[in-house]
Amino acid sequence: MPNTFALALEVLHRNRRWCFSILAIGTMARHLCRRRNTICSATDFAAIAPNLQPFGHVVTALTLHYHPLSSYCHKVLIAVDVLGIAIDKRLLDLADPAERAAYLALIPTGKMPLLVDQGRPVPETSIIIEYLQRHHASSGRTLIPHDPDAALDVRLWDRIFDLYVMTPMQECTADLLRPEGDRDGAKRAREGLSSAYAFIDRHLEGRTWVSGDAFSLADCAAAPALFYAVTYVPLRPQHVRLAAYFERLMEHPSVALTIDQARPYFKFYPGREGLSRRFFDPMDR
Ligand SMILES: N[C@@H](CCC(=O)N[C@@H](CS)C(=O)NCC(=O)O)C(=O)O
Repeated sequence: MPNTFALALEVLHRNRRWCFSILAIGTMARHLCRRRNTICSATDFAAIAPNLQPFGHVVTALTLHYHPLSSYCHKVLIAVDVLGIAIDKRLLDLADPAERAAYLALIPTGKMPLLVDQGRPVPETSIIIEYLQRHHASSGRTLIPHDPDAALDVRLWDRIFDLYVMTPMQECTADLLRPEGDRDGAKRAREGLSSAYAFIDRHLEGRTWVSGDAFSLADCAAAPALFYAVTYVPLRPQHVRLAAYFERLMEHPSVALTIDQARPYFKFYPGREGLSRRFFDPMDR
């Protein structure tokens, strides 16, 4: 790993922010998901090389270290499905100190998801998706257009959803994870979400997807960001275009599949009170 990259990762590491109660739910999730190859047991970690090795003893070509409730993991899982890529998923239990230490050795930010391609770690969701498209996508599947200007617009909207929807949404979750006396209701984050909804709603005039004519990287970012954000700040009646876009996202097969796979875990989501019943039970509409 080049030194500058390692340095950048160190800087990011100092700015850690929780998006979910990964620690709190990790242990429960572990009991829920006991499929072989999806759990990294603490004992597996004793044996792993100090760096650049996927967890456990089975080294597959493509491994995604993830948690089924994590919004950023959803972003990549949606992309993996759209791009038609077979991937080995490893459920992270960061509540386990050994597993956490091993994960930090692999990726100093401690952020999930992390893609490992034959021992090579690929961090950061937007980079992971671009990497997957470049090296592993099924023929004809794209999430970032080949035209450079169209690609720039997709990257812009990917950034907008990460920075102005995901980030305040994560702050709302972080607030809920504090002891009751220390919470501030994440007032500024909620205001940030409201203003983001307003400008995204305006941008969506006459559009099916957020950038260009096709479902893109930006829509991969938008789906989980909005999915969780509306549990804290619901869409208002005037957000007609955003509400319609939200429904289109939820109906997209790759988004629907990702939500379906996360369904057993929603009961552990700190903001679950705001989550529509239909996401706990698809028959409940
Ligand atoms: N910029 C990162 C953000 C990833 C991120 O915030 N992941 C959250 C889960 S949704 C996480 O790892 N939280 C645990 C922590 O911050 O320690 C990306 O795009 O990959």
